[in-house]
Amino acid sequence: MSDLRIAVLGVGIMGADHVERLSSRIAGARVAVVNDFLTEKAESVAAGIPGCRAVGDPLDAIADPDVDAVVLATPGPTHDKQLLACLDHRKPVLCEKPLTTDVESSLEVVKWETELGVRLIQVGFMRRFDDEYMQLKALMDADEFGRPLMLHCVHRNPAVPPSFDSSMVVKDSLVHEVDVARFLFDEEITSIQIIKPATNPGAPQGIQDPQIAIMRTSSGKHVDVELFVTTGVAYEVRTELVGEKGSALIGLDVGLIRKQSGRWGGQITPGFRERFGRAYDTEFQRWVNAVHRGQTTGDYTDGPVAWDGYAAAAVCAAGVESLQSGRPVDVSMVDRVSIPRA
Ligand code: ISE
Repeated sequence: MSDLRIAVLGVGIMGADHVERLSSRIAGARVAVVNDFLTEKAESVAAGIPGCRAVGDPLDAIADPDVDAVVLATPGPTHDKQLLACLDHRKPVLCEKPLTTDVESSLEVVKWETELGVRLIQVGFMRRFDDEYMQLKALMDADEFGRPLMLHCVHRNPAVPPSFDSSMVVKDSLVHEVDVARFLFDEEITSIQIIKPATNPGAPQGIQDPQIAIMRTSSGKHVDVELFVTTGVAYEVRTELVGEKGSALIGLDVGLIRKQSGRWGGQITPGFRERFGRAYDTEFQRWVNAVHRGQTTGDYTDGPVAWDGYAAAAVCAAGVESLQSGRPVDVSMVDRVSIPRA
């Protein structure tokens, strides 16, 4: 089977990381085209990869007959147009979150794909491919903890870019916990409230940080999340599941512990690329395999699909509303529309 020719659109930090993993650790695919709004950046990335070209317009890259599949690592506001182009050209696409930046356009993408009847869009919620999350999910599916009741989550970043505002804490950071809760509980989130504790004096002015999110699922399960994105310490993501027959905690992030010269300790994880590096690799390898299989199955995904991107957008939109009002907000979603798994 010949290698998939991939176009990576957006070669900023995340996109460049994906180019590197596709070129060095992922079997069955190669980067054939790159694009970025910074033309020189795309050209310099292309120059480092044998057989790779820089293409100036992302829509031309998608339409290119010598491109088999697309990775979208472009800014969120450009996703809807690019996803619709992928659907038009029947190109499988792995889209970094968010699917799109608002609920309406996310739904439009979901509906369009459903009308086509081919599952082409996978959303980059990489935590579903992390060993610990996968292990927790497998134990839950094996009924090890009895009925799941609550999820307590901690999401701490050492710092965020200067462009970050309070709503991005919801749309950019909380969105992962939304997906984790939907993935682990296998049900939709129906309401959300954001509580605003006293802010961190070290946070950039005007940003509400930390935030506490309280969510409820369709069967009444509880999810709480501490979001604190300017800790100045390290990258910390922890999840504790409490069920009727026990609990489980993941994300302690305890690697090697060294004892020497009167000291005790280990290393801290600086950011999400380090914490979830292996998960990204697994996500990409499984996606590439699914795209190869898709020629016969008609399903080019193996992981979260467009509907998951829409559901996350709907919960985050309600979260941003609650951030403003301080009150619990019901999540407004249409009944599920999607293509059955192949
Ligand atoms: C960032 O965009 C991510 O996706 C990280 O996983 C998340 O932890 C961080 O808060 C976001 O800003």
